[in-house]
Amino acid sequence: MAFETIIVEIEDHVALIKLDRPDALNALNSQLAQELCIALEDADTNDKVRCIVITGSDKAFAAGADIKEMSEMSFVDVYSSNLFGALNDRVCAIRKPIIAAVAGYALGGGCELAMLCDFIIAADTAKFGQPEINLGVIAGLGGSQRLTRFVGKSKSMDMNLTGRFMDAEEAERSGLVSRVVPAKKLMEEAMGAAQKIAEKSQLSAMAAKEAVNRSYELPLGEGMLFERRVFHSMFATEDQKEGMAAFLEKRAAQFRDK
Ligand code: CO8
Repeated sequence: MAFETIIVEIEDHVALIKLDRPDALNALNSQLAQELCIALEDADTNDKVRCIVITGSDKAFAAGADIKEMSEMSFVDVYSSNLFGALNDRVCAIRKPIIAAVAGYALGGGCELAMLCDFIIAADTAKFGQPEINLGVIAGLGGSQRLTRFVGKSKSMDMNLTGRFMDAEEAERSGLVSRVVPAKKLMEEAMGAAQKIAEKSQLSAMAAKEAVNRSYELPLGEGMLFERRVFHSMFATEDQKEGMAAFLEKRAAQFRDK
């Protein structure tokens, strides 16, 4: 499918999805949300793809939901279309790992989209924020929920109530991002991480993603049980035999996703 608001490239088992609305700092309008979901679902079902990277431009990962598009909408419009509900649900349903490579602004829906990914690698130019309060609304795609789980109540309240931005160093210190690198190195680092994941058994990668995500939904005892049972189930795979044999034979594992 030809996309107008994103660019998709597949190379060495990694699907790179670049948000591409430069005139609006990659603001997420309904077309971009729809195209992004389709591209992610294509990547998820494409046997050549083993990891996904979402990125934006040097200036903006995404400066939020498209304010122009939203400004005239009524309650009935947003409620009946469940505005951005499908984006949340469809991104959450992707089983392959997704890395957000963030440079510049990741604000509002942009910060929320980054948090919807499995982890965030940030350039030292990244700025995260939930400035929806300045628009007379609140976060709508996880800014009050996921952000609070990442950075704790105090910082989340601060960001959601004052609308202030967090720089990359603070974001790493607070647990929002996993690594910060110089802007010039961002794509090399993100693609390198994606390549590392692509080398693993896809069964283990999907199971690890599933298990970590359950930790947000389950009490500890239930989460531990879920993890242990999934761990047990991996012993039914050829990749477990191969991975452990390769370690003992001091060679690289050849995983076959079986
Ligand atoms: N929507 C639409 N257009 C935007 C947006 C946006 N969110 N952000 C920037 N633009 C446009 C500007 O209007 C401008 O267009 P034009 O040149 O036609 O006037 C162009 O991008 C460049 O922007 P600026 O001139 O403002 O660039 P600056 O470098 O001066 O400032 C900022 C950059 C600080 C990022 C500034 O653009 C800004 O504050 N943007 C809005 C940030 C914001 O409030 N985001 C939250 C939006 S609401 C939201 O995300 C709700 C989420 C809930 C649902 C989630 C669904 C995904």
